[in-house]
Amino acid sequence: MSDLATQLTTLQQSAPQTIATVDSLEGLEQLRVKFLGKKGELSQILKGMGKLDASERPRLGALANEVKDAVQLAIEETRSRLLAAEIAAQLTAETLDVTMPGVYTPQGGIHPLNSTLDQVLDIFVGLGYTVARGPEMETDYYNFEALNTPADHPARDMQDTFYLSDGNLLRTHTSSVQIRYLENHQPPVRIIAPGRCYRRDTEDATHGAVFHQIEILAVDQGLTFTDLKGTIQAFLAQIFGDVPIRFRASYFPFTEPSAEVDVQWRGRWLEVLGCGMVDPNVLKGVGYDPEVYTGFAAGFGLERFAMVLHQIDDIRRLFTSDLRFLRQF
Ligand code: 2NL
Repeated sequence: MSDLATQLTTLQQSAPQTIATVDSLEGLEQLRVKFLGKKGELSQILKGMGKLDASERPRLGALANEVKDAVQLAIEETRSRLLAAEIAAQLTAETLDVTMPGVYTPQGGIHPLNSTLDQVLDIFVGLGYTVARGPEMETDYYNFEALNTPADHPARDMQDTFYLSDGNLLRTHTSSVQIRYLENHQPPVRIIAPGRCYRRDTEDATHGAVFHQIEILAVDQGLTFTDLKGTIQAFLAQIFGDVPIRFRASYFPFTEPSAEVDVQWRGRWLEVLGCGMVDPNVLKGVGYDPEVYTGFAAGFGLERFAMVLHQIDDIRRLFTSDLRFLRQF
């Protein structure tokens, strides 16, 4: 037997034994490189092939392939054994107790006032209105004077106001936001002004000192009471569905004529908003010619809408953050 053949046979016998004793995948990889790698033992032996007699090469080549297959088989067997052991070790280390309690993720919800506000804003934005906002602390001018409500006007007794020591006040409605908007824009105007308002009411189940008002205002050439009625009708139909509504004559200092609107809800007439054609004095005050422009406006309390829509009996439930109440929404 040639020297090469002896070397090959020795490798064939010793390599599988060495491989079988390895105890890690890293060690196995090192052995693979040692035996079968480019500069490994098998390659080193085969370098001697060139010196062989041509007649001997086929036999040696076949033997070399046999050795290579045997070493490879030994590597694969050991790899399977090590992988199985690794998985078994992992399974014992990472036992999962499915009876452990789960992780509680608190789920937030949308407050009924906010969901009602979103609903109303969506409707008016759909009708082409722009959302307008303004300060909660106001001057006497924007809250009263500009709204045709001078100091000696009886309407000032109708609502008691929170006055601040500097002569300013907490706005009693969001009309002030609309006056500011009218001063800074040209007609046509279509705005919706939602926001927090303040009144010195004695608080009870249906009145709070703080409440949220929404007012809408449209000013353009040729707007009539019919446009107001159609707008209110379209709005209330989207909120309350196909229910009867009625307009009753009323009075506000800033509109003429004025009306209050009722909807028939669960068998009873329910007052839901006030509205009217913008008083010419208000238009004049912001520099619009009332001979050219007319406008309509409406205002309502968000709390009242939320209470009617969600059958809430006491306004204070909306502000006391009782989770047993809030979780129902
Ligand atoms: C109600 C009634 C109303 C308005 C608000 C308004 C605003 C401007 C000009 C004219 Cl800038 N009017 N707003 C008009 C009619 C009624 O609110 O019962 N609110 C709770």
